[in-house]
Amino acid sequence: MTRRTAMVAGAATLSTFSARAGTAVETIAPFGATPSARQARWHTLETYGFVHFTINTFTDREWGYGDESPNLFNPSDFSADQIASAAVAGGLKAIMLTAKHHDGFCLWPSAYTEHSIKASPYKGGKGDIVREISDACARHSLQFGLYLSPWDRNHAQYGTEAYVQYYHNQLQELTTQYGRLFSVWFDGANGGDGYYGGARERRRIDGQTYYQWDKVREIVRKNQPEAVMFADAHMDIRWVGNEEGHAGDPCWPTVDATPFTKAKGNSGTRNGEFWNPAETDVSIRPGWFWHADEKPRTAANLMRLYFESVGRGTNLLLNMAPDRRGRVPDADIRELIEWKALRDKLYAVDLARGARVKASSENTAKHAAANLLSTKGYWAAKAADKTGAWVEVALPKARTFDVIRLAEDISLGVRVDTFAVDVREKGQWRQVAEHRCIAYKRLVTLPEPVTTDRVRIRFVKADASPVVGQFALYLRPPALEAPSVIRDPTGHVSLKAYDPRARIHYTVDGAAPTKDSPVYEQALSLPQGGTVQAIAHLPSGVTSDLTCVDFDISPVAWTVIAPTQTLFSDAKFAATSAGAYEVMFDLQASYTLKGFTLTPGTTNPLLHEGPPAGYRIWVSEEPTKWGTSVKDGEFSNIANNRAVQTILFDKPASGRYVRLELPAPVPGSEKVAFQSFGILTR
Ligand code: FUL
Repeated sequence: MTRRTAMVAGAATLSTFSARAGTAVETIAPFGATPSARQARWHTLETYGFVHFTINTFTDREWGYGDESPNLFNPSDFSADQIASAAVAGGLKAIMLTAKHHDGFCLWPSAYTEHSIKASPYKGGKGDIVREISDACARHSLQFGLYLSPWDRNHAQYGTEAYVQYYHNQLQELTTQYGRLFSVWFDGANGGDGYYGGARERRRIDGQTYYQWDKVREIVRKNQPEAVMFADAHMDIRWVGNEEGHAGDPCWPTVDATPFTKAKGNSGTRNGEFWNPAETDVSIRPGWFWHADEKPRTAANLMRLYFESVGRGTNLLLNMAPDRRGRVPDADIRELIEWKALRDKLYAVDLARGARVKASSENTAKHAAANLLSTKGYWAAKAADKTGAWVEVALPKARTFDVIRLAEDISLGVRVDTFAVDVREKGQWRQVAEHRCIAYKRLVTLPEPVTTDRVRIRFVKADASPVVGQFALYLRPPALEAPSVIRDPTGHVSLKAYDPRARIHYTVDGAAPTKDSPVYEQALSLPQGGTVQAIAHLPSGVTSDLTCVDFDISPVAWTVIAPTQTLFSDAKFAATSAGAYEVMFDLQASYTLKGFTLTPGTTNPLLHEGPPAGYRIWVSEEPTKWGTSVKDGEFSNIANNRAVQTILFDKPASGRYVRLELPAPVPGSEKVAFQSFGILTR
């Protein structure tokens, strides 16, 4: 194939060039799945906010059991405008509110239950939080969406046909009474145990069929034709497979017809037959609901999550957790403002401005090479120019950048499979990045800035001729993330900076670290625990926020004395057969325990493993006499969230031996598995 090379400078010369060249107009056939109009609209939102606020805010829980009195819901200073302003401050484009979480309490005066705000002291039972947030969104030019938990641990008829009717009725209310919705969110969590009108039992349903998703779809499409639906059951948008804020690399917006798994949510399926893009949901705090003493993520951390979600073509759904006043805490707002400022600075200067573009081929005048730099149009290669196609961008002078933006015209499908970025240095091309998937948007980040006047994108593998635009170059403003601090089971603590150029300074004596504190070089041995404080520091003078982690006694000296059906391998505890799991530890010394921690880690779905749904724990001075258990309960949201579970005892318990019973894995798994167990003595 002969490829004609064209060098054009900006859109003004584009028509001249095309007229002169007299290029034949080739129509571009879409490749594979393409988005619906509502999905295409949804893509343009990019960042929006979740708001988790309900009875749990007042009970300090992540999942309410369903037996909570509506009396508990009584924010002292609720302000929908303050919440909407927080979203605006963070540059979020919409708010998604938990109208009803798993505990069944309704934030609006539903006609179908008394378990709602009607029975709360807030505004004397005349309040309607859904209305207030919806109105505030309109005032602040935000779009509005609703989360309605299918699982309802309060409802007596949960599990029967009558509950499904109730659920559909509530959906009807919410989709007709609160104006235009951009999204309706159906949480996939169906944990089992609940109050259920006093039955206090475990109820299992088949999440694929029980809620009658066809009927759900019909209600939403009829009442809110523009709204996307989020659900496991192949609706418009899919879950990204974790609650930590990371999309896969690649994260294809398409999926195949096989059942949803977390791995598939995270990566999508190349050439899958359905357009079903991922939404990356993550909370600004460790939990989804507000808990005293928890801190928000920092702006620098949010920036990394932004690149790992929006930068990989997904939308970022960032949760805010209003406190018991009914307001987003000031500390969280500070980070939101700073995060927005970082993005504004990032995008303030496009370093590719004024560049000239050359391409391996050009399809039509409408898709000339210069369109690569356009935020609306696209450059298109000729139909036969697929794998091997390239574009070259000549900058007016050498510029320094570490972010490269690209986008495909998704109305024509996901055409590019793999692409590489080269920069020219001293007359030689050097590859600085290679990735799979561009789709709606790709922000390629380089570990260190590069300085060059020529950038080339090579389409290493393309299944159809590339149609690409929005090429831009940016330099990230300084925002150094605080180091991560991790301890392994032998009591060794490792510190890691996210920027490879950074040095870490740390202390273990309680003093605040400075750039004169010891430099971290190797893992620290802290078998008896202690407080590690660390900062990252760049030669340019930029210093990160502080990381401060308290470690309790490490398990290095402990032994597992009574494993029943237990395997302890790959640093993981896992039952070998279905059902209950029990493990006994000898702590080798007597301690006064204030509680314990359990880290779920990653479990292997192929082995039918899942984290434990709940626990019962005993502490004793003798390994044969256990007496009554110290505490039992559930691990809320452990199926989706891999964060450490911290369980505090009602009163301290002393002993050398610990017996931990884990009666069952989360629904959908057969065997219990978890990564580690810890004790809290301080
Ligand atoms: C999960 C729920 O169980 C959490 O509580 C939270 O609402 C999160 C967004 O989805 O599945």
